[in-house]
Amino acid sequence: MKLLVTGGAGFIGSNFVLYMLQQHPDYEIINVDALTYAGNLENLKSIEQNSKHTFVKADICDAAKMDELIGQGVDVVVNFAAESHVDRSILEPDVFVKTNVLGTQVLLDAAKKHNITKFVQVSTDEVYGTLGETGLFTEETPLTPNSPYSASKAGGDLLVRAYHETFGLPVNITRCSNNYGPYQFPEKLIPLIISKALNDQPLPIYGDGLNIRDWLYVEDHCSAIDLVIHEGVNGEVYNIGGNNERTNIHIVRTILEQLDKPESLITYVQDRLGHDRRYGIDPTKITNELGWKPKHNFETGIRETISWYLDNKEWWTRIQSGEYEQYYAKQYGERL
Ligand code: NAD
Ligand code: TDX
Repeated sequence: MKLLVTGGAGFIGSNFVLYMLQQHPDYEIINVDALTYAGNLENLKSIEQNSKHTFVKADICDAAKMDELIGQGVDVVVNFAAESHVDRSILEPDVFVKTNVLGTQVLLDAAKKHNITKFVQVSTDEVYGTLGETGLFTEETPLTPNSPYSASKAGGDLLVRAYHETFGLPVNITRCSNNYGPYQFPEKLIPLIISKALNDQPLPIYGDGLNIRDWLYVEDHCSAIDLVIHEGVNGEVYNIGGNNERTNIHIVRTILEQLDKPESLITYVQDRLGHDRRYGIDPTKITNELGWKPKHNFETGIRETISWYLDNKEWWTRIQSGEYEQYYAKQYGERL
């Protein structure tokens, strides 16, 4: 099987590429990533010599390039490439619309032209908006995105759905809850808090710290997508989540405790605009219909993740100092 994975130098995409090469050593992966600020080839260092993996620096909005790459006998497209940070989308929404909406449509066109056998759109629970104190998101929950980020992801999802209805393209949309684990860019809550706490810096908590997110270890997200590629019924949406709802302040206190850092670092700051109060995924469909089960519980997953950031301090300090960009130049020279 030949896969085109987009956004494979980012957090989840790189974990997915590593996971797939381990699970399916005979599969070929073309990894397309524009290497925005969030793309980091260091995440893929361990597979630099793997002949089944080819990295291509390209933008998913580049129609000619996507046509050329998907035309190379690609069977499956998995679209991770996105602008992914809610706070950035509040400051600068235009690039979110470009990549998350237009980029998805460009990929869909190329996929349609070359008769791929599966197009998986990696989406998010944020397209469902926010929950009150009770209830969970199911696949039938109406899309009511509240941020420019989630609105752009919902736009991409609707195009994927439309290409299935109009052209019969074999698609699936997955909507996962918040991921955590190795290689997550240190702008997102968990790696941000770990890195700041280790540097004894103030930890910014938006609002009252009682917003709730539903956390899933990244490898469990990868195993769900692997399953959807192989078993997903065309045209269907699958929610992915492990029933691990936690308040933000609970996450921060857990990290401080493990790092043996004082709670005095906690600093309440102005709330995020349009801040969704609570996310919670109902994973019944993927569990019952495809037999998916997460392997990691939150307590062990967060412990392993904190250890990973402790063991890989160089990885995130290089990002914070901008040095990781020099790595590209050194490693790949003029080619990238
Ligand atoms: P990320 O920001 O870490 O990675 C995104 C990757 O996409 C980067 O490598 C970046 O260089 C690349 N990219 C951005 N624009 C591109 C373009 N125009 N062309 C090609 N590549 C481009 O994001 P992530 O957290 O790994 O998220 C991956 C996907 O999963 C996204 O689609 C996101 O919406 C979705 N998702 C994320 C989470 C989460 O908790 N992080 C949860 C559910 C769904
Ligand atoms: O400094 C912070 N302080 C804070 O209180 C940051 C960065 C975040 N927060 C809060 C906001 C959220 O309630 O923590 C929570 C998690 O924030 P993020 O890590 O920015 O994630 P979130 O906004 O929930 O979105 C994430 O999950 C769904 C990913 O970034 C998305 O790409 C994914 O779709």
